[in-house]
Amino acid sequence: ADEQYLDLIRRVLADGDERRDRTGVGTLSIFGAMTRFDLSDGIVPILTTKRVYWKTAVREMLWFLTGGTNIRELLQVGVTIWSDWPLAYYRKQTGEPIAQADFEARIVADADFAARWGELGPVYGKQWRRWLGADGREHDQIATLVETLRTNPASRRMLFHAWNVAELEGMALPPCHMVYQFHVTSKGRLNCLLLQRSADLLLGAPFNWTGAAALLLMLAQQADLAPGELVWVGGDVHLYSNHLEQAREQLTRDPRPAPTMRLARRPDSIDGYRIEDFVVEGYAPHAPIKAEVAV
Ligand code: THF
Repeated sequence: ADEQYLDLIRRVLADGDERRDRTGVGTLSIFGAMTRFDLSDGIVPILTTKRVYWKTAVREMLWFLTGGTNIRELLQVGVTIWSDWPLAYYRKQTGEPIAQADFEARIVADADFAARWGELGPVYGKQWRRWLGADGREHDQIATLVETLRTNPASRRMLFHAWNVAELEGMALPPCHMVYQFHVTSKGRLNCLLLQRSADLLLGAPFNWTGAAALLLMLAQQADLAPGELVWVGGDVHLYSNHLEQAREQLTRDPRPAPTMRLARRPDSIDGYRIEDFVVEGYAPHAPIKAEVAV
């Protein structure tokens, strides 16, 4: 994974178009990229050229799968990567310059406060598990996917989508990792193609690759399939202008042997996974690389 990642960084640094973006930070951006990761031997795309907090990425994926859309459930398990958006909204609405840690502590301590200020709107979890149809019926895309993987694995319609056009306005952020499509080979291997419309190459992509790999392992296990390939397609793939130094630092590092991930237990359903079920072995990364997330 590291080679493909460093290649992408080199491409963005060399060919990236300098453009202003939504956040005002500015980016170097290329359009259209693909990476392919073979998961069949247990190896997963967790980068070694910096420490990736893979448990955080897996916890985020488990949170999506619960259908959750409030940062409280993330904060309760120590995950702070979604706090910036509700925090910015709170500060803007109230004019109160509250510190992030204080805001997070209040979200955890006070359920009413969390309901009012910790909600991200109908983001991933809502769309994956409870996509609201025009007739008022809710669609559980994940349950349908697992069922189809089990009963009709030759289907070309195995996917779930988060880009619910009618509900975009209510989301704190529209979905970046947008569609996950699945494919089962004649030998019973599960492939996944993730289409990410917008990729923060330094902070987001390594998390999204890790989360997608965990998802692929869970779905394969639930459908009695073996893990196959994870194909990632990025639309606008960018480095924020305040991440360039970090990106160059990472380019100087030599990739180490790739880690493996396996599931220690087979829960009864896709809803039964816990963080303790994920076993990562052989992970000896370089040091973390700190960077500010653009909000
Ligand atoms: N917005 C932007 N600008 N970039 C993103 O990657 C991103 N996401 C999610 C939603 N909006 C986004 C949030 N995901 C980190 C990682 C993933 C995030 C947000 C932030 C991050 O700061 N990672 C650090 C520290 C991790 C930690 O504290 O545990 C890192 O070093 O990896 C992409 O889906």
